[in-house]
Amino acid sequence: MQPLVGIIMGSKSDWPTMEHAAEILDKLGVPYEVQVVSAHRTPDLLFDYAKSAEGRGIKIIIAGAGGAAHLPGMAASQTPIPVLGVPVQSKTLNGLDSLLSIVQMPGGVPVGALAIGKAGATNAGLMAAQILGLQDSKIMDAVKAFRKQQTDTVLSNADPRQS
Ligand code: RP5
Repeated sequence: MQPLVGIIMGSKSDWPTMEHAAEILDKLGVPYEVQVVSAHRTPDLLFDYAKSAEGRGIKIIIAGAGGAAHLPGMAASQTPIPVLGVPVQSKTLNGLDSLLSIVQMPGGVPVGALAIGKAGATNAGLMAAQILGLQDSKIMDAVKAFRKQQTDTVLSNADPRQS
């Protein structure tokens, strides 16, 4: 199936975080591709990837990186398709460095910055599905079903003392 979402990350070490974006896209039936693309270690590959994404049928890029996290911003500079940025939790500064690197884009080149770590990766996948769902009723139905199930799970486990 033609991938609609491109999940990229600065390092293999980001995968334990970014796999949560892939997991939710799997759940919602959204086709995606996954690749390590580093802003600092493979800058030419980053430019090639971002420049070619739209032409290859990718609709949204989810980019995760940690530390001096330039990947989402640089990807956004090379493509008109939306880029969602996931700050990976760094060991030294707990991901605050990643968050600030991603969220503080200059006006004119937006990156949709999500939360640090697993929640951000999950929500990036969900948000990508919600954006795609505007044009694809099957994906939107899957998003609605996911939300209903999430709500039902909370309502049926309302007593915090029970596991
Ligand atoms: C960033 O540097 C990556 O996104 C990763 O979060 C961080 C550390 O990378 P490794 O040294 O683990 O490859 O570019």
